[in-house]
Amino acid sequence: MPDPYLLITGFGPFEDVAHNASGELARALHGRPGLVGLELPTAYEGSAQAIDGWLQRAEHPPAAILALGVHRGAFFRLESRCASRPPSDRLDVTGAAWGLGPRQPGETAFDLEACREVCAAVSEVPVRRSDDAGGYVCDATYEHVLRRGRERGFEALFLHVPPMGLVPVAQQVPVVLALTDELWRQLRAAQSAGDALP
Ligand code: PCA
Repeated sequence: MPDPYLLITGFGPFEDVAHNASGELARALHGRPGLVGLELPTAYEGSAQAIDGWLQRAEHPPAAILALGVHRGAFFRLESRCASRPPSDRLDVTGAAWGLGPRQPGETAFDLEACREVCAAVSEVPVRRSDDAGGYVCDATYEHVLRRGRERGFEALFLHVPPMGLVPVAQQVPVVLALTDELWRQLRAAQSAGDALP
């Protein structure tokens, strides 16, 4: 495990998504300098357990978690916050409904407009900011990584990516890499200012 590193999570299949671009991206980026990839099951509890299991086994926590998930649109969506709506009634890949208890709203500390600009500069499709991560497993996972980050002192951000049928993974990789560069830049700037991110 590199020191320091960003943990990039993506999801496996769910519903009609047989090949999930987010899981493919986590795999494609795993092993690049300073990046560790982890694929999560598209399950409310299973996703949280996979993250916790990983954090327990890790020698040291990541500098930040960049969580990825696929959405339906032909654009990237940077999510500013979790839990801005009640849980979805959609079942997860295990057939389970939301059972995670009351929602705990949270917000990323990263500067999303700066992130949007660097991604847009290398993306062939639009890059937008969003205040609603959707209420399904991605939103639950965002809530979980923001909570663990607050507890253990790392930052977190969620990016919804387009389906690979609309934007091939090879075209998505440079956008996510530009985002990881920007996250490092912001983390270093905060560190040299002697601060947590604002
Ligand atoms: N997208 C879903 C869950 C897994 C994924 O890749 C979502 O947006 O919640």
